[in-house]
Amino acid sequence: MRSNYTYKIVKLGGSVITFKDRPMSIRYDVVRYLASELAYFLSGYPDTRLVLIHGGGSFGHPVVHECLETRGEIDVECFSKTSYTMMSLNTYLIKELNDVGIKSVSIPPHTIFRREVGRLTYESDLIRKYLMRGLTPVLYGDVILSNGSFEVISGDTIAWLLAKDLSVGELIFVTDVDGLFDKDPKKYADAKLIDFIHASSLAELTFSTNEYDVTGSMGLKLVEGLKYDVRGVKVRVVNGLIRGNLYKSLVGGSTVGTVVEY
Ligand code: IP8
Repeated sequence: MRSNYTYKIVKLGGSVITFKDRPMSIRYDVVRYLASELAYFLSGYPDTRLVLIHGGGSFGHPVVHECLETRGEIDVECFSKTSYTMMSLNTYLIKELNDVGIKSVSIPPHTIFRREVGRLTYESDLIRKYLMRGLTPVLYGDVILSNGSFEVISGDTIAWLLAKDLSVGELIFVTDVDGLFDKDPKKYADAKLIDFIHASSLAELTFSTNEYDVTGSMGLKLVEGLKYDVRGVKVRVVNGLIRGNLYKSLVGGSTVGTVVEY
């Protein structure tokens, strides 16, 4: 995207903004301080524009899980229920963002994303236009139309697609872990947090051992960026359950979490 602004994407993981083990429960205190950190950052860096994306946590995931278990697919009723559930989490976040002065706008992914003949497409222009007008677009993991049926689109997938298409400089994954480790810190006392790694080395790490991954998904989450051929983007993985980390990673100076260069 050509302009004088710097663009960053922040993906707020579902495990950070909700309690994953309690259905439809929001971590109100965490959402509040994350919103304040975003607002504080934007007030100090007026030339930076943000796109926010959030995950499903204990809202979208249990609903989809139940649908798949009982019906084996996402049918019309499941679609409606899931989109409603995700929208209610999103509405709460938008309220919190607006309360701290972030001029946010919700862009429900089911309104702009679809899969047609196997190809995932979306109206990136709409997101660009809101950004140009000074709004902070907020998207989230959702359900979308997919050929003859429906499918789930993860907030991570949206984050990678936008990072590539909007030519953003940075993508920050706000998670509930400290970053990427060289081996599983739950098993190995000498496991070290990786400060910096080039994306081209991720595959080696993933395929040489599966034990570097704290949650079982962090490595895969980062490898997904290679699938979307994301280049020239600095990706940060940061623990959002520690107050101040999001702000530090937005400012960029300090070594909080893991940086992956794509
Ligand atoms: O938590 C999943 O989004 P994610 C969204 O970003 C739904 O993977 C609907 C389960």
